[in-house]
This record gives sequence, structure tokens and C-alpha cells, in this order.
Amino acid sequence: MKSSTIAACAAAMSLYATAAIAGAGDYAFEAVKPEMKKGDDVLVAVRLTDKASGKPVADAVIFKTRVDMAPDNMADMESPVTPQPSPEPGVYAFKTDLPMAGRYQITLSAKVQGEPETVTGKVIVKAVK
Ligand SMILES: [Cu+2]
Repeated sequence: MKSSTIAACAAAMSLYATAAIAGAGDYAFEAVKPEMKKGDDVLVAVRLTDKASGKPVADAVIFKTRVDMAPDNMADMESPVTPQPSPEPGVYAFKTDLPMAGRYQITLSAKVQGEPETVTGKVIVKAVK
């Protein structure tokens, strides 16, 4: 193998490695409000940001959302989720039930424009009396 071929190959591999690292893990979900009152039909909003730029990621498609009480050892206590219109770019909202005080885990799966990998995240919110 010629050294120029090896160099090209190494360059391609490092490009690939960079692309893999700057993949689905390059995004973060966070709760807009980490604490809210318990109840039914509670509006919960999460913000999706690009970790590298710190900017909100608009136009993502959240295709799976699960809300349960896994953080308080009640993973089978799952609440229904109804998507709501996005209140601002990069913020994704939905209605769910937080029937008891405690911690709820929101597990999200999203498709982000230009990102081939599925972006997933877990957000914990606390419901209080
Ligand atoms: Cu519970």
C-alpha cells in the first residue's frame, strides 16, 4: 500500500470517527420546568439543544415519548402522552398525567434534521403536591 493511500485511508477513518462521535450523543434534552404540580393533563415541555453550539434544535420529530415513575421504582406506572404544538423553536410539549407526587422519567426518541441516528434522551421531572 502506498503511503498516500494509507494517509487517505487514515483521513477517511478519522472523518468517520468524528461523524460517529458527533452523532446522536451530541444532543441533550432538558425539562423547561423540572418541577410542577401533580395532576392530570399537565403540560410538560422539554428543550432539545445541540451540545456543541448550545442552540435549540428546531424541527425535530419526537416520535416516541414515554412517561413513567422509574426514578421512584414505579417503572410500570406509565402515563399516557399527547403531543402538543411546540411553544417555541426547540421546545417540544405534551400533555401527560402526573397523578402522584414524585419523580417521573420522560424517555424521548427523536429524529433530528441532518442527523441519521435516532436521538434519545431521558429527562426527569418532579411532581409536587
Ligand atoms: Cu407512582
